[in-house]
Amino acid sequence: MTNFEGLMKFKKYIYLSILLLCSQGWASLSGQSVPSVDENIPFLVTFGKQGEYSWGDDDFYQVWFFSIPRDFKQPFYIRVFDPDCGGEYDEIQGEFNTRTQFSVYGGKGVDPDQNEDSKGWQTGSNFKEGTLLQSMIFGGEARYDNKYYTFGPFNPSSGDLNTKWNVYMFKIVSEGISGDDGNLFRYFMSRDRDSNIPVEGGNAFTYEYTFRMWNDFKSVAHIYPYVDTGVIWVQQRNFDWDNDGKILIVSKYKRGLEADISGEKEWNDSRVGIDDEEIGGSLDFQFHKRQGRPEDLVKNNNVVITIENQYGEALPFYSSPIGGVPKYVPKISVSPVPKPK
Ligand SMILES: [Ca+2]
Ligand SMILES: [Ca+2]
Ligand SMILES: [Ca+2]
Repeated sequence: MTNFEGLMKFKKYIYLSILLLCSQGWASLSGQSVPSVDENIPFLVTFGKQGEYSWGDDDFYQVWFFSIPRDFKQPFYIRVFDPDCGGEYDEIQGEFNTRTQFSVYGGKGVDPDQNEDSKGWQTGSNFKEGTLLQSMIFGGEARYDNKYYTFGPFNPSSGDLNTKWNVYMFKIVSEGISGDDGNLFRYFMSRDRDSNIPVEGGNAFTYEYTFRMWNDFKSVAHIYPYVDTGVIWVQQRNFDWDNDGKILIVSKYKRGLEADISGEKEWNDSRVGIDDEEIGGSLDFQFHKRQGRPEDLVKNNNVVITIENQYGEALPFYSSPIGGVPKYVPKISVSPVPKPK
């Protein structure tokens, strides 16, 4: 190979590497992996309804929304990773005997902006409003263990139209219909049946997040509630945090306010004021584990969190934070400009 050929090969390699990096960056920013890379959360979790509250699920179901831009016309899919409860990842209690139902809804009644019940965060709410498009019950089938199951194809216009965001809304409900084990799983909204290809401009969000923390001291989990116009203060509520370290609230204007935390099988809450500059962006709720000796690690910690505004309306947590990941920026003091004499 001549030097010139070598240089061209090297250039091609660099070009391909940049292309690959960009496409990966796009995938992680697109927000259709639930949980997302930014959140650093390994799994969602839903327990069978015969489970104990002390294992970290307050209601044995979880509701997630997917939004599709109005001008996106192709069919799409919702993929569930490890939908079974058994084998890899899942949390066993005695023996695996849990059945989990996953149901996808579209049509009128889904849009949480028009229907508070649809959010599914308050116990007793009719979170199944909308038209059932597809449903499937999973037990411990090995063929779904450590694999994806794909719902769809769905036609975007079979969602519930939201004219404020100019999107069609869909939701997926996971319900632990029997048993007492913890089903751990993830979602991905995809343009492809067999692989994860994000829908451009799509997003995913929930109003009550039930998730698993990593089993180590160093990993910090994040969730990103979106603060819309008119919010003056928010109230966070967390369940079964097991006094596992700190929950910190960070934004451009908050360096790390400590939220009140819960112990075993209990809720705790606290309020925090919102600055005008925080409207129209996301806050960063950070979950820092309690540090200590290896034997002090709180293992398999499942936790629930909701955030509501001063009107008692739940705020959405976007798996890809709107306005990007908020970073604290100390306010720069500006010297007064002397008046001309
Ligand atoms: Ca499994
Ligand atoms: Ca599972
Ligand atoms: Ca817990």
